[in-house]
Amino acid sequence: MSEDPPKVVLTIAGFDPSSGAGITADLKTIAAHHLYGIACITALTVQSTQGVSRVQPVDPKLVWETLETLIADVPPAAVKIGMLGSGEIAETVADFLKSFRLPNVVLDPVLRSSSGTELLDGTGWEVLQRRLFASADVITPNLEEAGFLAGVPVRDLPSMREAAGILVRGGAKSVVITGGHLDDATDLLAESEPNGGVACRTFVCEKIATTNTHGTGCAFSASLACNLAQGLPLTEAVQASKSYVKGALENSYAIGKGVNPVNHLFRS
Ligand code: PXL
Repeated sequence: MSEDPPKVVLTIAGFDPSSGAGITADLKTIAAHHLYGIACITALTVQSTQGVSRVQPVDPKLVWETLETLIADVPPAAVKIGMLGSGEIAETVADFLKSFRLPNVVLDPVLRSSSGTELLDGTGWEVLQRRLFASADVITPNLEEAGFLAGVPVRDLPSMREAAGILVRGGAKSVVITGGHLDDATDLLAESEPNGGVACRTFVCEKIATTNTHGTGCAFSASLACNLAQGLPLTEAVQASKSYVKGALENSYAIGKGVNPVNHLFRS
């Protein structure tokens, strides 16, 4: 038996049966960081690399019981929250975070699949903004999600700064807007300062020429939870997670006929 068990990372997310995104992708990412993943499913989806055809949120009571049962047994060093599916589940997860006060909470505000299917209902949006943003240590919207949540179009660095400022002033402790869709794949980290200001930093990386991009957002947020669990400060954790996603894109392969997944396990 190994003397030193690995740190534990909890993912709370939806199930993508093609394993490019969602809970199974998160577990692969956590394993690739040599940590131990535990998981709570919020919703089932029917999908392949060709898109999402159905979303079925699970019973919120099942979510609560799963989280309570896990937490009574295993203390996680970080939590990644992804697709929530419904307002009721979002409330349940917010209640859970309030009751148990866990460290290194990374919230990926998943609103829609890349093919355009809604992955969170309107009530869920409201709970996300009213309760979950403030409970998370960092939120990781992509350009589209940042735009929806901040209420401004986000398509370049100045508008990323503007949106991040709105989200931080709206209660988020820190925000990473992932700019994988920009020509130079720049990410922006914005953190609230004690004087009420917002400190911003950018992370630039060469854009990887591939269309195998399914699951980049999930891989980034799960990797960030892992890097924070390992004790990296936020700025270094963001940099390390960006490098991880770059490697997962560079080493991706086409398993299906649609938007293919990143290779989560490329360095294992
Ligand atoms: O990439 C967003 C996302 C997150 N979680 C699940 C998904 C998707 C996109 O399809 O299916 C379960």
